[in-house]
Amino acid sequence: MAISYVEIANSSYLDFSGYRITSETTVPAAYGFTGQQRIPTGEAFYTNVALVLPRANDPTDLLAGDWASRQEALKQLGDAGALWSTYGADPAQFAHTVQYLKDTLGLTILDAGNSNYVTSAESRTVWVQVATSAEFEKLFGTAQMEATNGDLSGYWNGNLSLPQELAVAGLWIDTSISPAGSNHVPGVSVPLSQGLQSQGNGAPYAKTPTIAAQDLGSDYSYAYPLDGASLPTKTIGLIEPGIGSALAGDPSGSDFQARLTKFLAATGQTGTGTLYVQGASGQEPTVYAERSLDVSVAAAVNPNSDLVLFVGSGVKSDGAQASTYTAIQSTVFPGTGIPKVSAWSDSFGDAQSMSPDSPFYRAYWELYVDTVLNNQTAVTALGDGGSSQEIGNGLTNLSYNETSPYNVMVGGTSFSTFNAAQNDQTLNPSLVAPALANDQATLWRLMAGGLTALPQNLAALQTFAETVWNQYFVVGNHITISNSPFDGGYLVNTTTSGGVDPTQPVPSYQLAYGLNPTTTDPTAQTGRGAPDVSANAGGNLSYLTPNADMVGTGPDGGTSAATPLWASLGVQLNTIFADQGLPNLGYMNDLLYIASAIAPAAFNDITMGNNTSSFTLGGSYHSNGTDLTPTGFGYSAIPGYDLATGLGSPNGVLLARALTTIGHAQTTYADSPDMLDVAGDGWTSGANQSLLFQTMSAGGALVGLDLGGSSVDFLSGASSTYAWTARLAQQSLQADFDPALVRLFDKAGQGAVMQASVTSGESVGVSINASEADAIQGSLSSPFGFADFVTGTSAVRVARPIAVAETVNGLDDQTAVVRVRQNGEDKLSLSLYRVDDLSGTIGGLAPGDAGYAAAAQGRAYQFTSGGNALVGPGYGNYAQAGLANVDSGDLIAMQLTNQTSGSTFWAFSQANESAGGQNVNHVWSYGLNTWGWEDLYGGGDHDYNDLLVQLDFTSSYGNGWLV
Ligand SMILES: [Ca+2]
Ligand SMILES: [Ca+2]
Ligand SMILES: [Ca+2]
Repeated sequence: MAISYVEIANSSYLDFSGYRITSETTVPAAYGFTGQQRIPTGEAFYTNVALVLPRANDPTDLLAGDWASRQEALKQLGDAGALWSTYGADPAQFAHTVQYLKDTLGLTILDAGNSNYVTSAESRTVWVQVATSAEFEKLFGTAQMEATNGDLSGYWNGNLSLPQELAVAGLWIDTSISPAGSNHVPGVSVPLSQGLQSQGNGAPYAKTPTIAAQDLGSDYSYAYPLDGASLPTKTIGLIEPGIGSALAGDPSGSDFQARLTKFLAATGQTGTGTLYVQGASGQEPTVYAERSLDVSVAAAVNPNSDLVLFVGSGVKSDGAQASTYTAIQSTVFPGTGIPKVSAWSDSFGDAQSMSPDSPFYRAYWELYVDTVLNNQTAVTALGDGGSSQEIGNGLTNLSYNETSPYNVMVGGTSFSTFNAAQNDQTLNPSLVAPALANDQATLWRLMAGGLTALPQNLAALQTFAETVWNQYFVVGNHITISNSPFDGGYLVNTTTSGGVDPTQPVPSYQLAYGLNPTTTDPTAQTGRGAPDVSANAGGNLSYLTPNADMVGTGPDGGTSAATPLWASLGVQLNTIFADQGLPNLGYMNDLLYIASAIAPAAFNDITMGNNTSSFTLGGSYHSNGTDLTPTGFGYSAIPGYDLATGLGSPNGVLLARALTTIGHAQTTYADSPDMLDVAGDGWTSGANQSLLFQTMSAGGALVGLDLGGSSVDFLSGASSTYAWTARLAQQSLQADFDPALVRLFDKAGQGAVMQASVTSGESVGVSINASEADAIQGSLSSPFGFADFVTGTSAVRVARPIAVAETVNGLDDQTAVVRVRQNGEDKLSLSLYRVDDLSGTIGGLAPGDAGYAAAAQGRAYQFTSGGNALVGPGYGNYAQAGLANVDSGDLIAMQLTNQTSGSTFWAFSQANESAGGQNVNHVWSYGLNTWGWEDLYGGGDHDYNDLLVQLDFTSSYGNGWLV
């Protein structure tokens, strides 16, 4: 019976391997050869092909839900044992596909019985071995080709077809290959400046320290108060395609764990983790520095985590080429005897660039959807090739096969200790000298990047400055590498990748954050921005790693190091989630963006450096033996999210506190009224409530409020240059933040703040200088009690002056952690009391009514240390306390007493004194359950940092690791 074939749209070899890389239209032209022929029919030529079937049901709704609803849906599926029967392939279709391939086409099915491939209805995948060109033609209805004067074999011309008996949604071929870039920007060329191409990577090689990964984790506040060595962290997966644990002279890798243990011991680390290998039969003896890096970082940070090395298809069986695709597939379907991994780290990647409407792209996309369904956190290195990703097409590029919205994409920074900064001509004297002289502008910028102390007070390995990882260095017309004895340049892994993936729309979490990532090259395409986050990759700080054979140690780095560091943080976060009774962390990208919006200090903001390396092939510059022409398109670090470093590097503890708070809000308090609700193009009040309206503007501003159709206008003076931000307020609420820095940034006045009551459903609109302001991130922050209405560089923060106690599992009688930092010179005392509603009333008494103070006294919470007053810790200092017997949903208001002046202030302006005919407001919201007080009668210097107060309702639960 003749087979009837159906052509598959967009399935040419260039759709498989060359999207946006080459503009050639034929394979010979794209791959640079002139002669081609059919692979002779009798010649064995193995091509291992994945036929990916459609899912039995569409997971779009599940994927579009928030984290808590995803976890609830996955729990229900898990409890019913129905995950893969729902989202795998239809079993009958799977069985028919296998039978047809085997019996009608005579192909060999590759499955656990004869290979390391994943073939199952659950994985929707049937791997088949196409052993000859005749079999290729039988499957795909087209000839399999090879170059006669090049080294490309196994390609095809035109589109593939498949027998109409087969219903296939996606295709993958187990190989990794791509064509050379062709020039997409003819005529574009830029000269390069001599020397270092970016800031903060220029300390001489001998002056850059090497750090054990657990100590870098400590710098990123993983280990204080968290400590991976004492946490029962879950299993971490590492993608090691074809490599596994095999060592030269030890193909089974039997000595690998002993060598790893020896390395850890040499860095003072021990733990209980065990090493597993998926696909060990396909691993090949090798020395591999990449693997040493991955394994040592994960094991050093979390020595109690089991590690699984994923070999994928391996490289031993016929035709198996260990494409990264196969290793990723094995993280979800690892086979028997391999533990499920909580998070996995991928520092590899396939070379293909697939057309977004091709079957190859769809196969890869669904692979990452499987990791979401399997409730794993996927963490992927963005790459080390700068903005070009080492592709000479003149444009900015990413590896589009790995930039799934379900991956946490990790970029690289260069972390400079103070000593390294002193030895780096791009940081010294420009930043070092003014920082030592207490220059506010310099310290302000460094604090946003994670500086926690005056430079002279920093420990040896603490951060001074963190910049984009970019080691490009130009001498004449040679592009090489800074601070290294090796050769480098645009074609060597020495600079973080970063940019925009235009093959997909902007992910929902980036849209909600207010981003519209756009390439800086002339195509100006929009799409998914990457990275999401970053961490040290090298430049001025290297990781201490085992050598490639796992014996001895040396320095190494790359986004390949930053990525297992982030995956390690992921499993720590997951452990904390479990300790607080929260579901599994799993796919967490949206949570990271919410955390950044509500708790900016959860990330150190990288604001210096660039990753520019776009180029075309041929020209007067050269790099590592290749002639090229720089085209000058790339991405710079800027304040806030940027396309070189994403949201920034982690402050592990502050991030964990933010994420757990979000977790509880979504799981237990989803019905709690948000401060504002979206209503058409605008917003309405989510409750009857009293709200603060805080002006943040570099100049004077006329603020117009539209509250339920009635307008209120007020004038604000300019905010001082160093008026406290939510970021600084939250940073200062860390015990180890330097009091000297706190005091140095005192007495900088905020803009005007006024307070008004709104009723549920009333419109809430803000204009600044007659321009309508937009609450860009309002949908993210409003559930947490605030929203910033922004226009241009000015903003008005609308915020609740009181906290809603969202406790673990809605439990009563919890202890809330109260953190305070004092930046006022008077003697202060704080009390917290329970109110009946979001307007602050108590038993019918409103703030300011006669008898309110006595009523508040009667509602005061006790501190666990006794009494109901927390005494300020003194000028510049930090303290924390436990607030006892907090019940779920409690509405908690504050009152401040200035004992020096004898004045008492409330968080509701109508209860306070008036000045100039207006009641004086004494509190300012600094984001997630964080407020600052102005402690002087009449409003003083309006700096609202005289006492900073943060309430944390969940961290004392369980082991209290985040207290
Ligand atoms: Ca930034
Ligand atoms: Ca003040
Ligand atoms: Ca102050």
